[in-house]
Amino acid sequence: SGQTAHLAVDLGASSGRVIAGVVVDGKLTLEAIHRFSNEPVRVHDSLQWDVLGLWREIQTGLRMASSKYAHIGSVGVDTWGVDYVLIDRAGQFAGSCFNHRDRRTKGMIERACELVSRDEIFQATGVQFMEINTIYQFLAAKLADDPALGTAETMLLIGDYFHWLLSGRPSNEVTNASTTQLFDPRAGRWSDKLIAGLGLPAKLFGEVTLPGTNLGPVQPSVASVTGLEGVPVVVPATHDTASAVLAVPAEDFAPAKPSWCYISSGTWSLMGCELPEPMITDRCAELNFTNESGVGGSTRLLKNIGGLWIFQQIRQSMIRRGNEVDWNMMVEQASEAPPFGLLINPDAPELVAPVDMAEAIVALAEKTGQAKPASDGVLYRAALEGLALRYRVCLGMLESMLGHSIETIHIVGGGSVNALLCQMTADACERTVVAGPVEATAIGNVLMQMVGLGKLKSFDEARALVRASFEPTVYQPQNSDVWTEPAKQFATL
Ligand code: ADP
Ligand code: LRH
Repeated sequence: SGQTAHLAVDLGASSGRVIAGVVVDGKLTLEAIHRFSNEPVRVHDSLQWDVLGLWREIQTGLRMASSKYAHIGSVGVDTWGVDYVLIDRAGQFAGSCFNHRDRRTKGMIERACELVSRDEIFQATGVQFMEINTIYQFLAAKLADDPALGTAETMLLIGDYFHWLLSGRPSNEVTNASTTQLFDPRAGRWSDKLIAGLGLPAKLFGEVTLPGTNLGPVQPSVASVTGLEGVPVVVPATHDTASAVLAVPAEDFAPAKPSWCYISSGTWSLMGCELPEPMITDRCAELNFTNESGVGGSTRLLKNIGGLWIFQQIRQSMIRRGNEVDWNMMVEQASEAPPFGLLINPDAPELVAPVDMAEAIVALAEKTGQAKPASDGVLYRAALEGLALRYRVCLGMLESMLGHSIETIHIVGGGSVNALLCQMTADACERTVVAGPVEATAIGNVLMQMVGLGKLKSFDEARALVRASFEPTVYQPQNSDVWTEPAKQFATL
């Protein structure tokens, strides 16, 4: 077609896609060019990512896009947070690309706090304490005397890595840098204090770049494979959550007193508010919320919740047993199962990376004195109810930090098309849920490229385009009372 397409490469922690975004008659239309899975890989006792496999899929998708669209305006990549590659002086990998669920980070929060106090880590970064964070991955490498730390010249978070492969230029984009817990969001730079305090090589952490930065054209070796000669690589918010939140169809951008919150619902659920600046307070530390950097200097005050990972991994358990199940079947069976047959906390450490999720849940049921799930439907339902119950807790925490109540919950991402989960969320939280767009992350990626290129003038304009282009589905709370008792039990898990 004669229209200009902007290509979003969007890599979540379970799947990736290359999506083309085109504005036609004042509306943004999306075309999914190529989808592929992104599964953690078990290597000996470790859990890693197949980054080169992803790179092959990205190039395949870009080639398909360039054969479909005559005019490609730009390309940009967003990915899941916290994970990284180390590159040596020859431009090769120094060490493996670990998955954040890899168990080498066990106990590393405590070890880090022996080197720099917990309070200092929080004050410097405003980031929630989670073992998956980059800081603990680095500390594990350091304490294991990993030779990679000696040979590495550069650390690239996953989005930065693919931008480097695409353009030949290394960068450290700020939104993903802010997920590491090594970045100071108030100063807008890496925390020298933490890097020195943990004894990490300072040279690994390059100067940060802002979303919208044009890294220049796709490098020749990639252009010849993909057909993207001369196409600029424009860095979006490389953190998928930052991209997703940009595409929330809200009326305002980074309000001081937000009346809405979001749940970016995919492998992880990220629930929180968009604020004009970080809220690094004692209350925030106590509730273990995070302050991640967003576009335009905004902050995402949020909590990481162990999202649809459990639902996804139950599906893997079924597949392992020879039962092919798809999302629709699982949701249907969950909706037919009796309510509250089993309560599970999606953030239980036992569920972070079990070899078999269904078995791990059965073991957890036993441990918490509950009956074994009577059917697969009970298992599926428990994964969804557990999320809704966690959202309810999280909403209360958010409101207590903000000092006012939230009226609307925007759900974006893959979970926004799960009508059962959306209704459960509305019921458990007693709030209106506005669901969609499902591809918010790719949309936010495209929007930021357009802002960077000056095709959109502001984030308000970007959001207005989302509202004009995608019709959300609204869920009103219907049956909230039945959640009171389970919520009490949930609190004791
Ligand atoms: P990520 O970006 O972390 O890879 P996504 O935002 O792509 O995650 O969301 C993936 C999840 O979305 C799946 O685990 C699944 O639970 C849910 N999902 C996707 N499509 C559907 C569907 N048609 N019905 C119900 N759930 C769906
Ligand atoms: C969501 C996400 C989240 C991170 C996790 C590793 O996809 O980026 O914000 O904490 O992946």
